[in-house]
Amino acid sequence: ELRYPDRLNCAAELLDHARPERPVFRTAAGDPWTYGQLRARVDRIAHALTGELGIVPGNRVLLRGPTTPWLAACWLAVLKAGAVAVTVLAQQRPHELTTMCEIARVTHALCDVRSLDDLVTAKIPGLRVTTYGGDEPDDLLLRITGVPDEPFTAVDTAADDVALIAFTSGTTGRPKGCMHFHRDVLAIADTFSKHVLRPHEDDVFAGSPPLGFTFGLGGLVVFPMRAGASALLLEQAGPQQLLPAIGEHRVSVLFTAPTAYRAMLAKLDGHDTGSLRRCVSAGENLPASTWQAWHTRTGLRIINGIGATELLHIFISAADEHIRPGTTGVPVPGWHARVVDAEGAPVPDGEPGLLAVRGPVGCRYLADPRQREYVRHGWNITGDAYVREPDGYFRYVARADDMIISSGYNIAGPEVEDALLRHPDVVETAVVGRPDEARGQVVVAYAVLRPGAHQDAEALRAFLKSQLVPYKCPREILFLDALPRTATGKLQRFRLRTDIPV
Ligand code: 3SK
Repeated sequence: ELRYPDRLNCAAELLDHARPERPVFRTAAGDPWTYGQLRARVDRIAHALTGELGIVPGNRVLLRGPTTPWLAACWLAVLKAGAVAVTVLAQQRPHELTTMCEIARVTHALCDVRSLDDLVTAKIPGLRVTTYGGDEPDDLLLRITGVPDEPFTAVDTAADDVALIAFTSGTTGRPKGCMHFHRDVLAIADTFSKHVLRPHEDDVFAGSPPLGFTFGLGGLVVFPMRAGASALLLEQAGPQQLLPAIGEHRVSVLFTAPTAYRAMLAKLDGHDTGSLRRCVSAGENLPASTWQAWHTRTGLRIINGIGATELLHIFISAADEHIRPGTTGVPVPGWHARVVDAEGAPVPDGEPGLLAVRGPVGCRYLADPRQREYVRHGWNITGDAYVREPDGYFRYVARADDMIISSGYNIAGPEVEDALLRHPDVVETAVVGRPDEARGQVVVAYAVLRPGAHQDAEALRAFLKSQLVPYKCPREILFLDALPRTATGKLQRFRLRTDIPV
């Protein structure tokens, strides 16, 4: 069991961990920031926040901008000053920002000058916005230059004071703010990172998820800093930027999603991936076919994982020889998981049910009645349908509300997607149930093909029939240029069932 002192400031813990001359943040160009430089910059920002900006412990501070060392420094300064970081994505639109600020009662915002427009358009009453990275005299970074380096004494927060509020919109609905404590921030590093990644100080972390998504915050700030390692922070972190950056910066721990692994596979030739030792995939189900293709080309075994904003980071995964392609893995040390029915009773191994987890971090929605649906009988019900295999491995079936029921058969879209992805022309796919009078639902597949491939739905259906029992085969296969996704890259299946004309 994890034990932390009653008084704990996680930012101070992360900052005071490594020797000052060690690198912490690298960027596409320029010298890396060292831990010593980061600490000094964080302290200057914290002085400005608590001085001129009048921020007091408990104030909620919105953080918005592309992934840069300055955004990470602002996040650490807010926490060190005892305030609460409200992390949002740089792509979030004005009405979403307004809702989030309302829910989290945000009083101040620190915003990269390049992400300012939508925040200005939102005109959030009472919000005090300070930019960084601009050239106006009141810009945060200009305010702090020239100020002597005076250590900032971290505010004496309790281990279970709220440190951050992260929003999840799921794939639909009004956003939910998830409150996480100072101890939670360390707990994700002391469970998943410590036991599965087992990082050392020479590791270089990099990846695609932004810092406004807790997948990225953990993988690019918390995990490297907890290990005294460094992270490459890329403002643009799509597959086309990640691939060359891996060789150039000797990246050893990579965080990204299945879609990006597939996109990188198509462009791998000529790139040096020899520095990689850990490749993490989360955010979506990792099909066995993607795992296999990456392994064949690179020799690397992708570490699959399931995480949630509600639980801050990954809670089921596996490392090295324990990895079993096509499964997510086993509960990360410190976490417990089981599969239950709608009443919360455990279902037998081998049968699908709802994933229930509990561990050092729990779901705490900010003023939202949906808390009662997520936490039942002391377990967090993530909304995923899973099977627990008799030897304790957890296999993803589908999002629970995405199960397709056709003529009385239960069909998991991801199983059909995995089969379709084995076809050499298919790059991305999504399989959904469309309402049908006779059968309740029928299976419909959407596919994105590699450039130049011929759109031949009948050939794809014939290919699927050779792999799946007939009732799982899509009645229709439709072609799209791209699948609809959320800002964090999650597939929006509900849009395929409703929005897009079929
Ligand atoms: O939401 C997710 O999928 C996720 C995955 C890994 C870590 C954190 C999160 C929120």
